[in-house]
Amino acid sequence: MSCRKRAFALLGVATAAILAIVPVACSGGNGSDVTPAPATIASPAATRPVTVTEHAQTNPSPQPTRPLTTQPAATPAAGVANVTLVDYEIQPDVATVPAGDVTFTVNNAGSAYHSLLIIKTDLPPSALPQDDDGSVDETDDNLDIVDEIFGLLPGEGDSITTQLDPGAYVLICNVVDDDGTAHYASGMRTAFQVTP
Ligand SMILES: [Cu+2]
Repeated sequence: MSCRKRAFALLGVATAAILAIVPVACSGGNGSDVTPAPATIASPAATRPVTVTEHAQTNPSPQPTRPLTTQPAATPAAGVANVTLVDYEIQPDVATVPAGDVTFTVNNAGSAYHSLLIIKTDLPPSALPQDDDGSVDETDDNLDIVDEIFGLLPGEGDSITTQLDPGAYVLICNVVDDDGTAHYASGMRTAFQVTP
C-alpha cells in the first residue's frame, strides 16, 4: 500500500522517472528507509536515458528523406534518347518517347562531321523534300524543324532538351561534304515517334 502511494505521488513529477523507480522501490519491500534513497538517485538517472533516446530517434529521421530526393532524378529518364551518329546512319536507342521534355544525348561515333535535326513531319524518312545537292530542304512547309545540334566532329558529343508534342518525327543529318556527299541521301535518316 505505502509503496503504491509513493509511486502515484511521483507521477506528478515525471512519468519516465516513475517507470525506473517503481521496480527498484517495490522489489525490496523492506521499509520506508529504503525508498527515499533510490528516489533521489533514480530520478536524475532516469531522465538521462530519456534524452538519449530522443536524440537517437531524431538522428534516423533525416536519413529516409535522402533516398526520396534521389528517386525523382531518375524519373526524367523516360524522356531521354541516346543517339549515335555513324557514317551514314542515325541510331537512337529508343524509337518512341512520351510527349514533353525530351533530352537528346548525341554522340558522333563516325569518322565524318555530323549533325542532328529533329523534324516534325508526317512524311516518311526517305521522302523528305530535297534540294538539288541531295540535302533536305529545311524551308519546306511540310517540315517543322523543332531543334538541332550543329556539327559534331568525330568523337564529339552534345546534349539538348526540347519539348516535343505527340506525333511523327524524323531525325536526320543534313550535312553535305565538300566532295558532294549528302548525308541524308546516304542514309542518315530515321523515324522517331512521340506518344501522348
Ligand atoms: Cu552526317
